[in-house]
This record gives sequence, C-alpha cells and structure tokens, in this order.
Amino acid sequence: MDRTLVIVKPDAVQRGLVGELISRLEHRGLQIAALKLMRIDEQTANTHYGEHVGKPFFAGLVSFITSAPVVVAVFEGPNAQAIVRKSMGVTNPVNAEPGTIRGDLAVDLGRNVIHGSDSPESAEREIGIFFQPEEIISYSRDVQRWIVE
Ligand code: D4T
Repeated sequence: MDRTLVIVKPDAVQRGLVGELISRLEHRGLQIAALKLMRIDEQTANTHYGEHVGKPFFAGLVSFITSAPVVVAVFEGPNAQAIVRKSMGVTNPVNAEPGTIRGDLAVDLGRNVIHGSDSPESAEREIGIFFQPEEIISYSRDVQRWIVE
C-alpha cells in the first residue's frame, strides 16, 4: 500500500488546526498508519529540508519548523502521496485553489500549515526520518471496501 509523510506545521498546531487538517485527509479516504506530536530538532530539520540548503529561505524555514511542536503522520492508501499533495494545494497559499487545505486555511508562503511528501521516493525517505518501522501500524478497516473498489 502507498504511504506518505504529512507534517502539520507549527503554525497549524498553534492555530488549533490539527484536527481539521488530519480530518480532511481522513475524510478523503486515507488511513492513518502513524501519528505523533513532536518538536523537530535542528538536525532533523536540516535532514528533512536538505534539498533547500543554500536557498535564501532555508534559515527561516528551519527556524520556523523547529519553533514549536508539529504533528507528524503517515497516511496510507492508493496513490496516497499524490492525493495528499492535491488535497494540500500548491506551496504558495496565494495560488492555492479554494477547497484545498492551503486555499482554505492559509495566506502566506512561510506559514502554509502543512507539508506532504512531493514524490513516492521522498515519501519513503521522509517517513524514515520521522518514524521507526515499529511505529507504523498496518491494519485493515471494514470501511475500505466502500472507499476503494
Ligand atoms: P513543504 O515541503 O513544506 O511541503 O512545501 P512544498 O513541498 O510544497 O514546497 P517546497 O519544498 O518547495 O518548500 C518547502 C517550504 O519552504 C517554504 N518556502 C518555500 C519559503 O518559505 N519560501 C520560498 O520561497 C519557498 C519556495 C515553504 C515550504
């Protein structure tokens, strides 16, 4: 089954949007395989955002993501990575379509409330950064036959 990493970013935790964001992805039909509240340390932030090292916004990005607790989750389902990205809307909330998480709940690129892996390969890498294998739980749901044909 496909899995992807989601981070409910510090701004969303501070704004009381954890339930809203997780709910939207659950209601879409994805299944929670792992979930925890944590504080990201600087080393983990550097690893997670490694592709952005050297960019002008890197320092601000690391300081933001480490500034307060986040909720990290693994969501599971067919095409989970692509489905989460579409549900999130594009990176800059100014351009995110209404109906998407960022299009409905954010206005600023530096406070865009959620992270989702940008490819299946990134998903595998990022899940490994935040979760030990034993923290990820496989289970079946009777409702699944009403979500996937
Ligand atoms: P994340 O990784 O947070 O889900 O965002 P995206 O995958 O949608 O976008 P990204 O990796 O290109 O950007 C990571 C993160 O950096 C912030 N950012 C980005 C920023 O503050 N200024 C910028 O100019 C860019 C491009 C927003 C998301």
